[in-house]
Amino acid sequence: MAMNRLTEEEYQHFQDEGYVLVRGLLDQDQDIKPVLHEYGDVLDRLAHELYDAGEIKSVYDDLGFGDRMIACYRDSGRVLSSHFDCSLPQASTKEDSPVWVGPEVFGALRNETLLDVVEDLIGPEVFSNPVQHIRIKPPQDVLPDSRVDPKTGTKGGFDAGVTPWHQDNGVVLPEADETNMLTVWWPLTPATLQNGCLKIIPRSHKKGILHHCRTVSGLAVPDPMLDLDRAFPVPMNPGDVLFLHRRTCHSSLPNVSDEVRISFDIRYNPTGQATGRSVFPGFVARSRLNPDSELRDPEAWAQSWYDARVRLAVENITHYNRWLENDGVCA
Ligand SMILES: O=C(O)CCC(=O)C(=O)O
Ligand SMILES: [Fe+2]
Repeated sequence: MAMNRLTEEEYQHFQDEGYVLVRGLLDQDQDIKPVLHEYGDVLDRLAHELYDAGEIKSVYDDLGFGDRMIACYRDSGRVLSSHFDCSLPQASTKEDSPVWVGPEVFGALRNETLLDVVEDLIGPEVFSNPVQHIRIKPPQDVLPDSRVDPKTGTKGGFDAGVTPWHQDNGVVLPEADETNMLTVWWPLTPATLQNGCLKIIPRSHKKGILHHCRTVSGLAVPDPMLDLDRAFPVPMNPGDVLFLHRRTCHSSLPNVSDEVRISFDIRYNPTGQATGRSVFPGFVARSRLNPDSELRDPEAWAQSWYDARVRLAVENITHYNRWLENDGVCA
């Protein structure tokens, strides 16, 4: 097989172990800085809004991105992630629910270097799956106490705190169970043991779909179903990229540092296969058969999310996964 970026060994490692970590794939100046700059502008506008609303004591424009974000969390006592995320909420969406779908985020989804590896792993017809997030994970001590998970004592929530063990296949609807969905996780700032890097369980992708339970921190596979002896943390630097099979179990550590951890997790699947979240919009990111079908217009992409937001504000869909509220297995 002809490869764009991966070696045969890396490709085989992904198949056998359920992940491949490519160090130094992305370039700080070309691929990362412009995105961080865009989020800096989002934070600047948010800080002014919060200040005008009397929720924070200063606009903190003398602080760098991370410290400014932390000051906004601390003063406001709110979780601010939805203002940055490139996805909509899974309930109570309103016509003006915050979402950030700026041109640099679109550029990140269309990053050619990433797509070359994605093509190696899932083939040349690449659809950008709408299950996508930027996670700006603050130190857990600035998260509200309402985020404490009584079972673990840590502050959880997919959007800002500890992420419990899960498979991404478990988080989408069953229509995508046979979709070759690939998760691409990459940090924009160092992801360390202290600030809440990812943990993975190699080879867990070979065991089918595991049962997930609804917890206050999000969907979680119960510990007894996991090979926790094999689990290991994956500290990463900006530029490193982790590619995960849709059934590879992963979680993240609490952020016990004094800095924010910023990462993208984005997904791709072969065009035409179910995304598992069809109420959100995806797009053709690469097509060797029909290059004209690629979406290259950042404004059209943003508009597709705004249109979805209007639809969801009316329809209020709440069925985003298969797991039940009062599930006997989870009691
Ligand atoms: O970044 C995290 O803390 C969790 C990420 C995750 O679950 C994912 O990328 O699918
Ligand atoms: Fe995940």
